[in-house]
Amino acid sequence: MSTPDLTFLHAPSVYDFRRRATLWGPISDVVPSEPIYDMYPIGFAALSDYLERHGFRARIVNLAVRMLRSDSFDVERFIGRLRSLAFGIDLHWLPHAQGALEVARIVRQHHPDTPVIFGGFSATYFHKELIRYPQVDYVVRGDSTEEPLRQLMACLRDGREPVDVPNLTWKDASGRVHINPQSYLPADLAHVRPGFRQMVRAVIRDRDLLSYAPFERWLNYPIMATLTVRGCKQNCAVCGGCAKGHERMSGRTRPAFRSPEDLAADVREARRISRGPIFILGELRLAGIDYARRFLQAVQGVPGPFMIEFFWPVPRDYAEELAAALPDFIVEFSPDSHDPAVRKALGKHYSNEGIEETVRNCLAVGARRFDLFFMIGLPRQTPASALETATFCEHLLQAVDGDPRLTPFTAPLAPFLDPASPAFEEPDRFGYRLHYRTLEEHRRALLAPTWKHILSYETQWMDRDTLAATTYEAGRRLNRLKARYGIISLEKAAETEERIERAISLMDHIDRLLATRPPEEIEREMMALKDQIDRANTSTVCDKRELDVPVGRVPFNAGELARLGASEVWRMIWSKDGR
Ligand code: B12
Ligand code: SF4
Repeated sequence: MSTPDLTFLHAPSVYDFRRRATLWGPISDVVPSEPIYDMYPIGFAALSDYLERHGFRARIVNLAVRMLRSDSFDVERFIGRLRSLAFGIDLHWLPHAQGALEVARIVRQHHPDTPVIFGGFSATYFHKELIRYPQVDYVVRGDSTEEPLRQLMACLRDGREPVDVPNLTWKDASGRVHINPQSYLPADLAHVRPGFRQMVRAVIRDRDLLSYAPFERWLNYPIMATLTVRGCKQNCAVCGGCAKGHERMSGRTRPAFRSPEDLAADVREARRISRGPIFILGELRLAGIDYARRFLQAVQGVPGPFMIEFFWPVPRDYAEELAAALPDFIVEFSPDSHDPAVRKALGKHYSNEGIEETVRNCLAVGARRFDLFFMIGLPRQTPASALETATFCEHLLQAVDGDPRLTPFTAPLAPFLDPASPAFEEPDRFGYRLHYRTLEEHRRALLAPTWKHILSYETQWMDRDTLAATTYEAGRRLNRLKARYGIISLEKAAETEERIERAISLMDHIDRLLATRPPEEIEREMMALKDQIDRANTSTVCDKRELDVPVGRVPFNAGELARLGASEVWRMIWSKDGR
């Protein structure tokens, strides 16, 4: 196996989570990851594909998955044995602040002369602070780093200083920091490919399926994701990826869209690999209804299931167009609050009638499921408002004759308020009180014993204790509602209820420890609770499998994979360098 030029490493959010006890609570209940956020950025595949197309060899190692899969997986030894011209570590999501920096430290310790490159939204936002850590050499900034990274790799290979590489923050040999201009900002995504085929090739070439798994459960549940856009046109107050957030981070004033035809081709390619759901990330109407229609035209004939997102309500005719092109579709819609005043403060300007119409329209045209997401910790949101969400959901269920395809979820805005979001930048205006602002403060916060203590904010309407208590209670109410309407089985509801109770009592217990014991004892006491805590950690206020779609016993398209694999083996045999 030849040495990779760049090895991407994805860290768990907290490096030594296997040796620590943290009550993570419901922070990752509604995403595929475990609470240590084992999913790597979708961009890893696109970056690898881009580098490989330009003559570099890239490898991906999902350390978080390897650690989750085996308690005996020795990260330090594994890293010590890796050989690579450079290492690339994602700090896309801020909850990886501790893990990513710790993995970088280990890389530095074992490979003192090998460059360490960071990238991702949080790395971009905090680039000036991040570059000052001794284990960080380069930060590639922005939402589109394919070309700047290629240029940096070329410099590293040729031993040149990257003085002209756009979007790069870097240290020279004397340790002096340079901030190159943010001049690379592609207006569209024509240069990017999702990299699915490249991933299959790389798995075969590196004989290492587990390291490439996008998240731990993926091998059993191979959900695929295709991206319509980088950037957004909306400005939700708590979203770091909103229009203003992108402008702040990358200077992006307009979203970069994948062309509808390329997007359809990505969807087709995803379907060749997996029988699981294909999540089409981003609102198809964001670039205009013509964009959506062109996509729906181009994607005809690809079998589902599909997951599609709406950023605002859907009229009946659009629902019909969707159903015709994407039979077997599941809707992901996030009004975040049922309370119009809260939604308005958040920056989502549509009515409850609009939500109800959307649900009716999509169910009427045959949506397989309608997932409705609510959030706790929003501007103007009181505990009473957060708890009333269950009542609103009951009203909606009644409006559709108790149709169990309508599946509501609630989760806290946690663990951190997104940097670059309007609320992070102007907390007073939105009624937030921030506990942490810098990268280092967030990194340290991740070592706190519970999600309540990790939480980076309080609001004018809810302090940390209230936020946690309200989250558990809102989860309990929604869980009971789902059981009553047959959305989940009584057995599943009882399990969730039990997990909520266990989480509440553990939180109380830990609060008492913190109030009464000296710091050195707390860690020991927490470790004594580790088994209990770990059991209460995954799926607290709902069972994350409620979001799954059955994929059958063989979730991959074995025939297609075999064909891809065979052609790849041939390619390697005939290529001179075995790439
Ligand atoms: C799609 C999406 C998701 C998908 C992720 C799919 C995936 N695997 O990437 C899902 C729904 C699973 C998700 C989950 C979460 N998300 Co999200 N998500 C988004 C969204 C809507 C779009 C992101 C996007 O456009 N990505 C595409 C591009 C921009 O990124 P990329 O291709 O992966 O990476 C590029 C660059 O970032 C960079 N890069 C990334 N890593 C690296 C590494 C190196 C070495 C280099 C050089 C470059 C580099 O180069 C890449 C290609 O150019 C944004 C909001 C928005 N509109 O931006 C929020 C957003 C990114 N998510 C956010 C958050 C908080 C989360 C969660 C933590 C929420 C939670 N509490 O559960 C989880 C974490 C998931 C995990 N790791 O397990 C915040 C992040 C704020 C922050 N700075 O921390 C955002 C900004 C807004 C939000 N609140 O939703 N998310
Ligand atoms: S939360 Fe709002 S601003 Fe962020 S990506 Fe979604 S629609 Fe855009």
